[in-house]
Amino acid sequence: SRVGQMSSASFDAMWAALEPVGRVAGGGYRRFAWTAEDATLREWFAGECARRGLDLVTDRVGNQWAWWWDGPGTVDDAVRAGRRGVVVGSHLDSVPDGGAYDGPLGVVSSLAAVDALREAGVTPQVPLAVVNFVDEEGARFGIACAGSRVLTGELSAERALALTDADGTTYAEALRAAGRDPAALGPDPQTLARVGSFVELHVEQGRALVDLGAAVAVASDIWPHGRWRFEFPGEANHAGTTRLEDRRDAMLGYADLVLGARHVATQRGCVATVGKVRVVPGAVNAIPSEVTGWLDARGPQEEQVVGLVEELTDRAGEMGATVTRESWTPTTLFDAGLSDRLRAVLGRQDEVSVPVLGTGAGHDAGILATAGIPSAMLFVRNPTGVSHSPAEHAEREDCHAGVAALTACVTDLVTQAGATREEHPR
Ligand code: HGY
Ligand code: MN
Ligand code: MN
Repeated sequence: SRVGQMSSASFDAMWAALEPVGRVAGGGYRRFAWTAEDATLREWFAGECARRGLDLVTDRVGNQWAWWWDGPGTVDDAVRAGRRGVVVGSHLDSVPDGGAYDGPLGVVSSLAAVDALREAGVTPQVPLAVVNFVDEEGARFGIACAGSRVLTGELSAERALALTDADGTTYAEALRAAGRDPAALGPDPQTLARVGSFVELHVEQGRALVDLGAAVAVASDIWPHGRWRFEFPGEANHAGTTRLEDRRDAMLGYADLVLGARHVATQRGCVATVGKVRVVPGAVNAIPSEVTGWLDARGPQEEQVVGLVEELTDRAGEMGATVTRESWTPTTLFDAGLSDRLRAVLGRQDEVSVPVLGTGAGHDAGILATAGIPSAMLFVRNPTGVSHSPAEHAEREDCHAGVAALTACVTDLVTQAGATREEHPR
């Protein structure tokens, strides 16, 4: 259709503009919160919103919300009149050497969906926003979905400001360097009050859609998952002159954790990895005085994950380790009414039954859902099934199919005006 062709062309143009930002040798991306790359991405987003006449509002956390509301009155007037907004979007930051699609696919598709609505002559009956959530991956400061967690109050400003990156730069210092006032950081209920429903389109981080032969799915839930910091003590000494019986080698405890995580996860039907380690002093010929490993553990049921972490914590404790939970996300169920509505819209559009998929990946949509905002997700087929890697991929025609699917869903939500919270009492 003309609308589809136009929004696909718009997608392609935006995608081309984003591709080089933060890309490193090997094809991966390094787009970390409150860095120069992040600033470039935020400016790009602001420019795209300005070109569309969207009213860009940055909340207390730094999340960017671009509103389309032709009135009457302001967005807040509409909210007071019981017409909370429909919000789409995602994040633009990445994990180190991450893929191009995790996050940006949702943001670009959302802007292209706005173009499609305009092209189709749709006038939203409720405010519509595209959001760019800051610091979703937690790659620099260690807590995933930090932007939406601070927004909803799940992560305190005080704790966030004290987080440090690998260079010891605090979140507060990074905000200041990015031109933001750390004192402004905090939960933002006024921003949240504008959101009647949130739909996040995201590249699938698995192979289900490939195996199902479908381009788009609706999400059902997010597995419970968390991050734990294991600090193993040791005694610095010479790697060559210290007798084995005199060594207190912190690396041994770490090695035990790494192998134990895989073993216990297998036993308990979970998934776990220790993807990040810090060694002090980190010299080849020095016995480590301290090794810190970060465990990421997830699973279908909370008790499985809790049991795994307890077992690993007990074992590490015997080796003198200190274990700290850095983040925890309980089982997240997306809004059934909203998800069913999306499935119905897509089913009508494509005359196929739309797959429903759970995921082990955390998302801002999960944080908003946990905060009581009706949220849902659309997944777009990833032929490699790989994510958090340069191998992450989505075929261009599937990206366009995602835009068409999001456009159909948003059209339904902003014209039937049934998407507000009043219809989804908690
Ligand atoms: O870690 C996650 O699940 C997400 O990619 N932040
Ligand atoms: Mn991710
Ligand atoms: Mn993501």
